[in-house]
Amino acid sequence: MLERSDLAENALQCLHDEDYDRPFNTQSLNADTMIFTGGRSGLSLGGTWNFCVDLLDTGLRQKWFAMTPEAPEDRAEPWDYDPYAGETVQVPSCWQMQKEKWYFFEGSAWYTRALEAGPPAPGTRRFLHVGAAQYDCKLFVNGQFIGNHYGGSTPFCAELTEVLREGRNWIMFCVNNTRTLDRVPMRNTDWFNYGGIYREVTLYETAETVIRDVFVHLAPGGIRAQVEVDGPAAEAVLDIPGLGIRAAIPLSGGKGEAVLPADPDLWSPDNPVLYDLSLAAGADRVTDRVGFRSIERRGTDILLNGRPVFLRGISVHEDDARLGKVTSEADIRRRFVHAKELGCNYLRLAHYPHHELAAKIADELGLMLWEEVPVYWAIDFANPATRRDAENQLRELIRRDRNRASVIIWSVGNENPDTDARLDFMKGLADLAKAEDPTRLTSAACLVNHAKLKIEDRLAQHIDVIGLNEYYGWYEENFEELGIIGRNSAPDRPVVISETGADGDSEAGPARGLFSLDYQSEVYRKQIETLRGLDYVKGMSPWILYDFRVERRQNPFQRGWNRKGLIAGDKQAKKPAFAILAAYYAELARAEAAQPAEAGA
Ligand code: GCB
Repeated sequence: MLERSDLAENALQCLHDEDYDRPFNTQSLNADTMIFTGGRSGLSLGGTWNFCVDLLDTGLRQKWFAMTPEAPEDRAEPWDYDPYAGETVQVPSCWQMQKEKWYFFEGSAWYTRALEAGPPAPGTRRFLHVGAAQYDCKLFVNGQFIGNHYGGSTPFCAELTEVLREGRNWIMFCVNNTRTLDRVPMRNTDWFNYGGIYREVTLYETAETVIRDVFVHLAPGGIRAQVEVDGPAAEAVLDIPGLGIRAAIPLSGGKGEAVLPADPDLWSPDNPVLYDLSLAAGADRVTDRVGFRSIERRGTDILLNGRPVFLRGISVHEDDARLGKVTSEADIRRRFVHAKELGCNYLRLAHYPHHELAAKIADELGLMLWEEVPVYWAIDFANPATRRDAENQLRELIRRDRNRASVIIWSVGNENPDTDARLDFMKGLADLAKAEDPTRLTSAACLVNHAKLKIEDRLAQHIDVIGLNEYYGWYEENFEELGIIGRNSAPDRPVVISETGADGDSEAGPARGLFSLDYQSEVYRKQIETLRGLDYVKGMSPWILYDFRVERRQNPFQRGWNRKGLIAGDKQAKKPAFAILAAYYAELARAEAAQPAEAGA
């Protein structure tokens, strides 16, 4: 029994200790340990990893990570798991989608693989980058605890320079997707709680000086560049050949910034122009492709490059019938092709940070994005640890995507109860978003006061755009009330309908009434008719492009899925409501095209 081995401190400790997680719950891999990855070529650690689910956290108690690879015949003591043998899974993946027996598993799971490393070249560093792991991820290398990351949808990095040895190394992750009250999101959500390392794992080798961050954006007088470098370097050299920029930015304490005169062709959905950029510091060099545009609010208008714009959008989850939360470039492109067929110029990437390729592809295709952190429904708003976690997730998202012209809105939450603690928490997040990135709008899906029938949410004063989720015709029966809310409200800033919709089951739905395709279409017709009269509504992202999997929907038409998609879960079969929204968006696009070009400029 490992309980009596050298690995555990004493026999009973690992059985009785309920504090076993504490030494590993450091959250030490966070926004501050990220490196800029654009243009780096890394070694993919995707592929087959040894795998074991661990419902009782036996591995942390018994320190499985400290076991060494040995033949069974040579092991001196009984063992409960051998990290070097047994079942395997693919990385990236969600374990639910790998074997049916893991479909509803929630808890810890162990991933182990070998990594053959060459001798470290003098003056080089190595960083392990994980695109995302749901939710709490602990990293061990060669038996040593390296660090821990919280948050299921943002990337993280761990420096392994001092840890990797020449020859065979062992990388181990313990990934835990248990829903708890203090996490972000907490226990109850309307999307499936997938688990595992579901985005790419990559090892990067860098020079001694590492570029941790570069942020470029339009500013009065040209382009402002802000850089952060770790290691010796007196300056960083920024090159944007398409703008004739080649500038040395002096660094002090690893940080530097400059405003460089430039007159870029502005990015927009009609003109998604991108410029190649490179940044060098010491022997390190990173690249990116960046668009420049402005996004502001003025009164109840949203202005893109100074012109009022209406956000013709659709919401989308990251979900796949076969792969779960694992996504690919092809999947993202299909999503955007469908959005363009709908006539969209905008998408809401709900309810958590999507794969980083999404915003890169949106940049290239000319789609505007709302990006969001999973501050969803009830959150332990009064808990400082929960707040730190949410803040870190927001910083990681912003640092990852703030060079993406497509991203116009950072959303700090969805349908949260209007309490003092929530106001303080979410106002804090909105302020943090502005501090990290003053160039974008903030939003959140806010609340309606159903007694007074008006938009009423104290958070609205602290964000730029009021997101509104309303389900008249579905959860709210009386459609008349939507018009009344519209007339009763006089927001001083733009409103976007961040959700509206109805379920329609395209496989086994009833002929009429709730869950029928006809009913879904009717809700769309009525919504469009009512909303088009509200002049402060400056966009919408109905719920949702595709049906998606969720545990809490189990009626005969749902069968474990939310069926509010305009397209079924196969991502092919369009429901009739698709054409209704497409016709409305085509009408809006025609009206926009007919506006004189100089309007608002
Ligand atoms: C909402 C939530 C979204 C749900 C949706 C629904 O208001 O924001 O996450 O999936 O309603 O279908 O009920």
